[in-house]
Amino acid sequence: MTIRNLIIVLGDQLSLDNAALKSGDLACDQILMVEALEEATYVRHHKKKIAFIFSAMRHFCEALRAEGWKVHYVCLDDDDNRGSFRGEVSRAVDDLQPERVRVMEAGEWRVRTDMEDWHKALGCPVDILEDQRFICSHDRFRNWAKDRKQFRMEYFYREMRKTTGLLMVEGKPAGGKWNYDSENRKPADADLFMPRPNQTEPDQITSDVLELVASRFGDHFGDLTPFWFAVTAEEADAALDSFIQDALPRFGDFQDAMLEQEPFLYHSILALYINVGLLDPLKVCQRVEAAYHSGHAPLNAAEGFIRQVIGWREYVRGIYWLKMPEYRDMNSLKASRSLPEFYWTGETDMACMRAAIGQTKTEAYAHHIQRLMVTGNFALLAGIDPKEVHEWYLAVYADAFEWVELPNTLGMSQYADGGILGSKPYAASGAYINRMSNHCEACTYNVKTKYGEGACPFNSLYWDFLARNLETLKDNPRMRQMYANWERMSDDKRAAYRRSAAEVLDAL
Ligand code: FAD
Ligand code: DLZ
Repeated sequence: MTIRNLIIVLGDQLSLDNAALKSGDLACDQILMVEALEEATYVRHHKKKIAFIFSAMRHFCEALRAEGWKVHYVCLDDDDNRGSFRGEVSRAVDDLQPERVRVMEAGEWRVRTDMEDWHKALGCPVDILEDQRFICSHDRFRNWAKDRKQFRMEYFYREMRKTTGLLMVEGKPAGGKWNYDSENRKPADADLFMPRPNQTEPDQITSDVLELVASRFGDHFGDLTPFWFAVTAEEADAALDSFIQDALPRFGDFQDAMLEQEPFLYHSILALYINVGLLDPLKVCQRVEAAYHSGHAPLNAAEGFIRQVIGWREYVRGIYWLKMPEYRDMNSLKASRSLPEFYWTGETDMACMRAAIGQTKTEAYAHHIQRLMVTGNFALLAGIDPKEVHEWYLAVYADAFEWVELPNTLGMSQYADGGILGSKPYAASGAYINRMSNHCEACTYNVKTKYGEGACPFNSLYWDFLARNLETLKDNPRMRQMYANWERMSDDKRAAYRRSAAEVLDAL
């Protein structure tokens, strides 16, 4: 029988709401899913991330077959696997001779642009459908951006609130304010009853994948086991339930906190599931909103969470598609130092960096403030080449896909886009880390020592960063206070900071 559409499902499109599947017909269409070496190695992804995606793909294939779909699933080790999307789609088209190929647009520019050319190599039409898992379409974001001199997430977010109706009461924001961020900056105390993310036992499919990843990607960064990620929509739903039940009520208060030995605090660990399609972002937010309405979670928690998802997540995607491909090459601060080796080993005397990198290695996870204010802040202050920083973040986190990772890294964290995404660099000295965490208590360095022997490296690097980038940053209104403080310092003190920073940088 002639196949009408060969529907391609990528590893981050694992949802029955996938536009290509929704428009398909199981009587005359067939599906292709491919474990592709190129996807696992274009950056050397964390072992856990590869295992998560392969296992979720294999489980999704089973779910599709259970629905009655005919799925051609190409395993990594299958004979003749050509190792790339293009190679495998072309092999399948030669073998199956479908009338057309149909695929939902890829999330990453690299794959999306390749897809646009597929029809030439395949000799059959390729329909690329818009990804409807986002609230804001490409057109809508372009329209929102078109007449603005400056983009700011907050205004975009308010539009998303109005569009979705989330936390809206008769057209006004619940509680009278759009944003409760000022209530979300409390340091946390060690708590015996700290929630733990829901853990899923590996089944046979996952165990097979773990063996495969151990043998094929054993030299990639990170620990493969223990592996506890959800790999099906049902398991991801259980993780969502457990987050709402146990952690959401305190998510807001402690959103910016960090604690030694507490990798997860009150965070959701849901980004990986949302990003591959196991959870729907809007439905997740509706569940969080319901927890607020039922009195289970306070407004600052529900609003804080919803802002991250319908605000930041949609906003960074919009910026990515608006500015690619130029975006990935931006380097407004001309940072050029190589990424220090300890980003791969965690072997450093800085307790905060050791904790953030250590848990990245074991869990393929660090929460937002660790990414932004510890590892990101250090790279920013030390002037690390933003491309190397970007490739590190893209490789090491289970939730990392370029459309969301790149704007967060290059824009929000490294200010390499010169202020397209955010209004100022997230640069901070050791005092910030000390205020928001207990890492400094366990640190070899002294956060109170400003420069010289035993001083916290973040202190001298912070002032050195300001001094180095004076010409580029001094007219930024949000940096005025910091530069006023720098100008007020004696020449001797400024020289001492810079000498100390030079020693830190030389030792990297
Ligand atoms: P929670 O803290 O529980 O937040 C709830 C949800 O909000 C997340 O699951 C996520 O879907 C969304 N969210 C929160 N902050 C952001 C944000 N800034 N941008 C987009 N979505 C957000 N997020 C990714 O999903 N993938 C990435 O590759 C990624 N790389 C990052 C790199 C850097 C340098 C920085 C500073 C941030 C990055 N983020 C990334 C954003 C954020 O750190 C993660 O979404 C979050 O830490 C994931 O953990 P969680 O699910 O526990 O989130
Ligand atoms: C990240 C990833 C990995 C590691 N492996 C695969 C794979 O083997 N097959 C697949 O379909 N997708 C994989 N992915 C996700 C893709 O990289 C992602 O779909 C593209 O980057 C497009 O967004």
